[in-house]
Amino acid sequence: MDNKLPVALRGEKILHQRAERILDPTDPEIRDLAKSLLITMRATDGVGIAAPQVKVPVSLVIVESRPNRRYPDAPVMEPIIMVNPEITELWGVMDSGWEGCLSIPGLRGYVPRFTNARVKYETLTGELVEKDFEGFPARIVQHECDHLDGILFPVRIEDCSDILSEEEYRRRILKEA
Ligand code: K3U
Ligand code: ZN
Repeated sequence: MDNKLPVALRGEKILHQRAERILDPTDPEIRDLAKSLLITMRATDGVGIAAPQVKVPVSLVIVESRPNRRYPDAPVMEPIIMVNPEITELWGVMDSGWEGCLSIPGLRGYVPRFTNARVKYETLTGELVEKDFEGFPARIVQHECDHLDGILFPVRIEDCSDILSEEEYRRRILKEA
């Protein structure tokens, strides 16, 4: 598995159920899956991806922050591959920000999330890591860990008017013509 993989779309069962724990993070099949996830994420210009989004129901995500029009101050972060990630603490303040999702094309949502998150995960070499994230990377981590619990961003939105079509998002929020 080292190609771009087909992406599951909202409504497909796999996106609405919990992912399975990976028993051996050093298994070559997991390394190959991580490689394909990275290829798929980059091919779709995403900043994160979770294995259930490519129809594999296991607990594996990638997070890769970079500055962009909505989050110009976002840090440049090398991709972090997380096996069996668990958010152990959320703190700071609740802050709403615009999110998209590869599995919900054409939709954007203004999603409230904590500004800070601590995540415990394993690496592909089996090392146990605990790492703190702040701002946009913390938002991506929460979005990706939600995927492992079968949660998609619209569930987090309190007001329906905080969901826009991609077209309206570009007009209203990015101020494109
Ligand atoms: O919304 C997207 C985006 C891309 C670059 C900069 C800013 C936003 C593309 S969708 C995306 O990257 C999701 C990927 C998903 F669905 F597979 F997890 C991750 C994400 C985007 C924005 C906020 C939080 C998470
Ligand atoms: Zn998503």
